Amino acid sequence: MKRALITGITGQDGSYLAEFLLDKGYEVHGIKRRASLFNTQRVDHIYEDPHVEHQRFVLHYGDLTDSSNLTRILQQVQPDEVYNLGAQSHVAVSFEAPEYTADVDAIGTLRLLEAIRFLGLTGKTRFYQASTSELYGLVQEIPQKETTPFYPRSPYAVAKMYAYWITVNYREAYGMYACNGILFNHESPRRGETFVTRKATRGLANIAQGLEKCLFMGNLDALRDWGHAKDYVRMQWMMLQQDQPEDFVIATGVQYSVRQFIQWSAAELGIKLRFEGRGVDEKGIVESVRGDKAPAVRVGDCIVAVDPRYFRPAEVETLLGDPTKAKQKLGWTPEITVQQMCAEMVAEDLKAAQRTALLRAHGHAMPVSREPGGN
Ligand code: NDP
Ligand code: GDR
Repeated sequence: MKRALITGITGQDGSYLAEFLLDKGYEVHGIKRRASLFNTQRVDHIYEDPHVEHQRFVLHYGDLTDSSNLTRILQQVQPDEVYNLGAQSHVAVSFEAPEYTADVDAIGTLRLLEAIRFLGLTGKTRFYQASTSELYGLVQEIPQKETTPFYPRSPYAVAKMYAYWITVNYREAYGMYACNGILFNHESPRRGETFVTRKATRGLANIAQGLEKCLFMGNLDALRDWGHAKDYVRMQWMMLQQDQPEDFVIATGVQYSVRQFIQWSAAELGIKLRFEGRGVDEKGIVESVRGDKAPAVRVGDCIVAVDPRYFRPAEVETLLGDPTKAKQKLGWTPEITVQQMCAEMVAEDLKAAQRTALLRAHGHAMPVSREPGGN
């Protein structure tokens, strides 16, 4: 039985990858941060009681900022494959916590690679690094492929650039089977609530159920190449099954705007949209108001308002991937379209909003969860 170790197992990709590997017959180990709440919602359905014999799903406490526990876990698990998905993965948050982001996303990757090397697992353990289309940032070529130069535009992307190159370096220096998946945005009903797609589907579902009045968004003109996380974790595994380690771009090859995604979500819910706010003209077109500190939005009865607080100090305006290499060498093609994914996300968020509305109707206090900045 093959053994895999996943960092970031409680995240979107970690949970889908764990399911995928369990289906393939793997023993799956995951590193989970200690938190004051359980924070295991995405993996509760595959959890196995540690008191049973032949447990195939095992969680370990650990953190990418702590070499001692990474080394101990690696020594104990002796994995055939390591998937490094753990990260402070929010681009906007990385501007607020740049040093922590670098520690986890850049040095965390080095800590894992070094632990594999120290323990003499270099010949046994294959390593997958969750690299990102954010590396392309201010794009130098359209569409972006494996050879396109990087130009990172956030502390997150700069940290991920270190992680990318240290992975290549360990491959070249020590002959490790280590590769980068340069993944473009991928989403699902398990996507974190503050990423743009989930923020839209959840916010609009709440509006549809009368739980909220308005969706406050940032740059509606940003263009992204969105796929489904299920398709992308399959590819993470495929990358580690080749004879030679190589880096691959994973994308759909099609891009849409944030505005378009919001419009699909609203259409799924039968909501007629109105865009409002500073920087939005009567057609809903956002002018360039970046850097404008005054969030002069008019709430009233509007549905989608542009609030400059969600603009980033440096924006990645457009990303479009070229997955030709992955298609040709690995035979990978995405199976779920962005429109199907949007419908699935809306349906799941609507169910959750309906549950909340029902509980409220029966007198239970059911506040809608929020993060700093209200996003
Ligand atoms: P999520 O934000 O959903 O999950 C991130 C995971 O990392 C969570 O399990 C989180 O734990 C964990 N984590 C955060 N900080 C630490 C730490 N200090 N030590 C250990 N674990 C930590 O991200 P996704 O699942 O969407 O993405 C997976 C990976 O792929 C990330 O590295 C991301 O940067 C990268 N990526 C994602 C893309 C996407 O579109 N989704 C595209 C390209 C790359 P907790 O639950 O405790 O917060
Ligand atoms: P991204 O994803 O930054 O591409 O990083 P996100 O969904 O956060 O933003 C995509 C685009 O939408 C614009 N946007 C908003 N974004 C958020 N979060 N909230 C808003 O209100 C909003 N309004 C407009 C953003 O400015 C941006 O242009 C994701 C993460 O998963 C990374 O970890 C990963 O590496 C990349 O995708 C590929």
